[in-house]
Amino acid sequence: MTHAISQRDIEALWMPFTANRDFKKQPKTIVAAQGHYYQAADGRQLYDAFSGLWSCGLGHSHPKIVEAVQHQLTELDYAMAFQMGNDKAFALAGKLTEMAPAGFNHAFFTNSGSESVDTALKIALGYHRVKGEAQRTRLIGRERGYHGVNFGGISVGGIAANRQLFSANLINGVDHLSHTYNLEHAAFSRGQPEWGGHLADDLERLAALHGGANIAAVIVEPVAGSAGILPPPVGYLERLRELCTEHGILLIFDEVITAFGRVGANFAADRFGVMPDIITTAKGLTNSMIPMGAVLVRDEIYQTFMQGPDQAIEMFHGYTYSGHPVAAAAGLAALEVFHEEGIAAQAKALESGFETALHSLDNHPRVKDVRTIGLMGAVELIPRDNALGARGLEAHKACFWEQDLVIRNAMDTLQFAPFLNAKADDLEKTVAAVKSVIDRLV
Ligand code: PXG
Ligand code: PLP
Repeated sequence: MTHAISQRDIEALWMPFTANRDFKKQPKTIVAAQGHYYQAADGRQLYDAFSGLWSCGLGHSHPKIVEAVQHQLTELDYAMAFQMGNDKAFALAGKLTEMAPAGFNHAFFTNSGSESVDTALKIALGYHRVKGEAQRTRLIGRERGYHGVNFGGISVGGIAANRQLFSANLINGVDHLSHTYNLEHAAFSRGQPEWGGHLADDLERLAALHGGANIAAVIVEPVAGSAGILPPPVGYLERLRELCTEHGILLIFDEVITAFGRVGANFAADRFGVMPDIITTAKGLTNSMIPMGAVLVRDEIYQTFMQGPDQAIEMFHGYTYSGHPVAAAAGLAALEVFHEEGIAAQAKALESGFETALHSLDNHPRVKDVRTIGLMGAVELIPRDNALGARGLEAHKACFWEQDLVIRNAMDTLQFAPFLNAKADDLEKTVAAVKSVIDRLV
């Protein structure tokens, strides 16, 4: 059932991370989706080269997830999340921890990546307190990091535009590692750049400045996503792990984008062979059919909280919708499809063709850099003089209106997140369409 949309309706919606006034001059409205295609309000089918928002890697409206959700709605709509549980939440916690790296045997459910991040930061701070190291209060993020939009997430986050309006009220005691991007040494990188592993030593600087024993946690995306796809330099994550262990600091991997196949493995931790202490997830957990996130923790962290009298709540934290049965049913079905269809292996098999296709734009006169890893890709355009971001937005719009193609732009960086079960052909067609658009950009 499609609703008739008036201009007043469009004005009524304050759109997230969108240039509202520009958008509302020529609204892009999606009314349906199936498999790898969206349907726009004007009836056109558009190929989705961003998998929702990095997040529907199995394809839209996957029939098995749809069926699980429909069935769940008739069985149990909702049950109080505190002091009671529901069967689907328990089952999903079981499945999720089974596929997680060894030792991650406990999951806390949230409704989004932003909530997963704030939950993880609270777990890290609480862990040190209950362990008797109450002085470990400092949190370390990284420049160009994206950790959602809640107060904790923007405080450890390193994207300036997301922080500036709120700068006076960010949480206390946060520092940032320097980012790992370097155009001079690592332009047009395929996979992990060789240069830059030493940048992890920036944590030594902060440990020396504050005392390593005062730092609670370091949070990083294993591959920075929103900031334009910045793969970790060779040796970087290993060194960060080493330094965290040396100083007793918890390492948090924010895997909201990278988990569930995006880098050709269950988790980026598996792909890179570096194990954090806490992992945050969302997006792909339910293939985005119903909002849900999860924080995975190592046994020792969970067990540390399990002290004091039995009747005492160990952590005063939780959401009305933590472990919502319909979301959990979607999660169970999504993970089943993920395993049954060998999605991580499919993604891995697509990686080199995707890399070759995107890097065919390396020498384009409008292109400043191209970066790929797993099924994550960025094409950074040279900005037009005095109009930062204009070329990127124009390319996104031309793809939508003229090429029947959905890509995302973050300022002048075009971003690609192909379906984990994409057809190799479609990836080549995507890049050809993008090339024809950027050929004509002024
Ligand atoms: N952490 C990471 C690493 C993310 O990528 C979040 C946290 C927040 O998740 P929620 O569900 O609260 O949005 C994200 C989300 C982009 C883009 O353009 C990426 C995200 C959100 C908005 C835009 O790359 N990722
Ligand atoms: N605000 C009020 C007044 C509430 O009662 C609640 C939850 O009970 C919340 C906020 C938090 O909502 P949620 O649990 O959905 O995050």
